Amino acid sequence: MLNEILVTSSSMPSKEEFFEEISELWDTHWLTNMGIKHKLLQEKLENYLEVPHVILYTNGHLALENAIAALNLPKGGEVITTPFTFASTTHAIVRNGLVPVFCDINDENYTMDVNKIEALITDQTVAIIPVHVYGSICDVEEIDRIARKYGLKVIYDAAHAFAVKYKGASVACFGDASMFSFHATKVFNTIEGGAVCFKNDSWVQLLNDQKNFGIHGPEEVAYVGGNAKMNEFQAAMGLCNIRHLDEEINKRKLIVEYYIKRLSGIDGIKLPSKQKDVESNYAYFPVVFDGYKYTRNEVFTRLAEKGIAARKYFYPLTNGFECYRNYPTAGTEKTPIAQHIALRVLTLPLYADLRLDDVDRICNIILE
Ligand code: T4K
Repeated sequence: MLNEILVTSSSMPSKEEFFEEISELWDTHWLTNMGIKHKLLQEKLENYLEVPHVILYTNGHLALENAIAALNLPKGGEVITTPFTFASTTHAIVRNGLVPVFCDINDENYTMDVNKIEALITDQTVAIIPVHVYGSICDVEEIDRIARKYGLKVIYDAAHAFAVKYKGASVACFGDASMFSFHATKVFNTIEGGAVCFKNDSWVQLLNDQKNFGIHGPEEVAYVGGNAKMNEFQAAMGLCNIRHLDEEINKRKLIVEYYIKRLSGIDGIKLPSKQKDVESNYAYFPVVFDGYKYTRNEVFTRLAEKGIAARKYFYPLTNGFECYRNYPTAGTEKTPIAQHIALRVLTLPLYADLRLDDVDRICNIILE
């Protein structure tokens, strides 16, 4: 039986490196609530991402929910977003009492089609929450222009975009804030984890308090906060993984280049294209089967039969979820390009230690 290949495999430091990193926790017994590892990781990430402020969270979803809450938008306000994303993005909007208005995507890099945003803006629109997808980024300049013109807030779901650069600048610099996910499946992981990055100094206290029950001081609770703190073991994993990140991204790049070499020039197979001025992190490798001799679902099944678990990220679209059935703004027919791609896309296995002979195996099954 050949080895099973999953869509990804978490990047991990050596056991020795991690044990060394966590060993002092046995001296301090300080395990959570913004300890030394938390502080160190925060500083490292502010440096790495070239942003003034990074607030760490126990996961990316709560980071996004908290960032949206910090905007203090009127309940029932409309937020223009994309349905071509993980459940988290839309849920974070709705759990803040806001209404998601779904904008279609472009069929080049599958981010929000910026030419369709303005037609969706109404008197109720309060914000735009776009998603950088797979390591490609949104048209940040055009989104910025629209947001300024209409006075809208922008929070990027940058769960897939850690370490990505645009025109040499960190992707964390765009919009009012960006959320990163540090889940085990991401390019950079803290087991579970996430962050919100931003420039506005006045948000620091608010976001820090909000993730710790709204506690502002020993005897003062200023906000109706929750608990979304990153713990010391998560932060320690981050401190280890950040040391190896650039090397891991380089390894991913080589794998992606090999996939492209093996699969390019084939009728009906659409590969991710390089974005101008963008340094990708090679987070995912999406392939769209459109008019190929096998459908996406057939390729998915053929791979699965041979022990290879590709994934249909993102299918179904979030505007087709059962829980949004009664929302007047929902319905996949309103975003035909997103629906077209969601029915045809497959993300192939990709992680730093994926072997090139395994890539060959995957490509041979697709092509045979
Ligand atoms: N926004 C966007 C655009 C996102 O993609 C996500 C998360 C979020 C927001 C929210 O961020 P977080 O709150 O998660 O930080 C996975 C991840 O759980 C999720 O983080 C990710 N997006 C989503 C795209 O993928 P599943 O349900 O597909 O994960 P699962 O458990 O099936 O794992 C996929 C594969 O990863 C496994 O087959 C093997 C590998 N794996 C998995 C785990 C759990 C590992 O190698 N190690 C592991 O520990 O959602």
